[in-house]
Amino acid sequence: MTTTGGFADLGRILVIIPTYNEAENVEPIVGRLRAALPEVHVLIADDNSPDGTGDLADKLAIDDDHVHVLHRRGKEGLGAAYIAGFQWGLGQGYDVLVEHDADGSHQPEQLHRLLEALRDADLVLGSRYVKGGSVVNWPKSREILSRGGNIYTRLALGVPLQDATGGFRAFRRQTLEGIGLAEVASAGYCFQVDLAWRALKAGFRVAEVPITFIERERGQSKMSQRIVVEAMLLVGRWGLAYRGNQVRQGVRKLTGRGSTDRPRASQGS
Ligand SMILES: Nc1nc2c(ncn2[C@@H]2O[C@H](COP(=O)(O)OP(=O)(O)OP(=O)(O)O)[C@@H](O)[C@H]2O)c(=O)[nH]1
Ligand SMILES: [Mg+2]
Repeated sequence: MTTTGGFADLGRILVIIPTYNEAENVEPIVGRLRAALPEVHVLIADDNSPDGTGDLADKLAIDDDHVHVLHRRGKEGLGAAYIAGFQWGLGQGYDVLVEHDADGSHQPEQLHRLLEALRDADLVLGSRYVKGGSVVNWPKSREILSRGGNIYTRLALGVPLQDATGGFRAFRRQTLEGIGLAEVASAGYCFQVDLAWRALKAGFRVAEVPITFIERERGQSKMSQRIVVEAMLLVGRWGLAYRGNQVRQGVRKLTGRGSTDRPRASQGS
């Protein structure tokens, strides 16, 4: 479905697609995005993929002035590619920056849902686990891992989010500018959690809208169970550090040793 009417009121929109070995996927996904929302610009952030994804992206950019390519040295992970893409987009003056996978898991035809919600929010998460959201083609074990990770994240950090680990999101530029991008934990799976948590702690409005997540049909996944376990350990540490900080502040208040510390002070530690 294409939308009419557009999102000119939101300003200039950049959809960032990090790629590593997505030669089969890059052209179809860019085509779908451009068809679904002709006004959006697309940035492919490629980590020097050995399968030639970067060259294919260059060809797309030659044919379409709404397509841009950021060539990076080598594989540094999805978080690092997004941070570089955000910085590029902020530098170019975009007002809305969107995260979008190349592998077909996110539906360009649903991007309008995120943008509509962004009118009343500072960060919108495409959510598999709110009413109306769904996951297609996942083995039960993978879904349990993902749902479990989200329950754990909610408990560990005390955040009211149903899907803090997803990667289909829309940010206002002010949100990215206000959360300390340079300090975001860019390695691994906790990147998405860190971004959402920072936005909440900084007082930004975070909304969730339902999406249909479809597991990739082509190309290779870069996910492993080890990545998830590492991420969950880190999220647990953040939660403990944050709560420890809150308790210390409470004790200071009770003992009259006033403090001006705000919750944001423990960001990312
Ligand atoms: N630039 C860049 N992109 C990456 C890197 N790792 C993954 N990506 C891209 O990030 C997106 C998501 O990667 P996936 O391998 O699908 O990881 P995932 O979606 O967490 O895992 P699956 O559910 O198994 O597909 C895809 O577009 C990948 O090509 C990386 O190191 N650098
Ligand atoms: Mg994927």
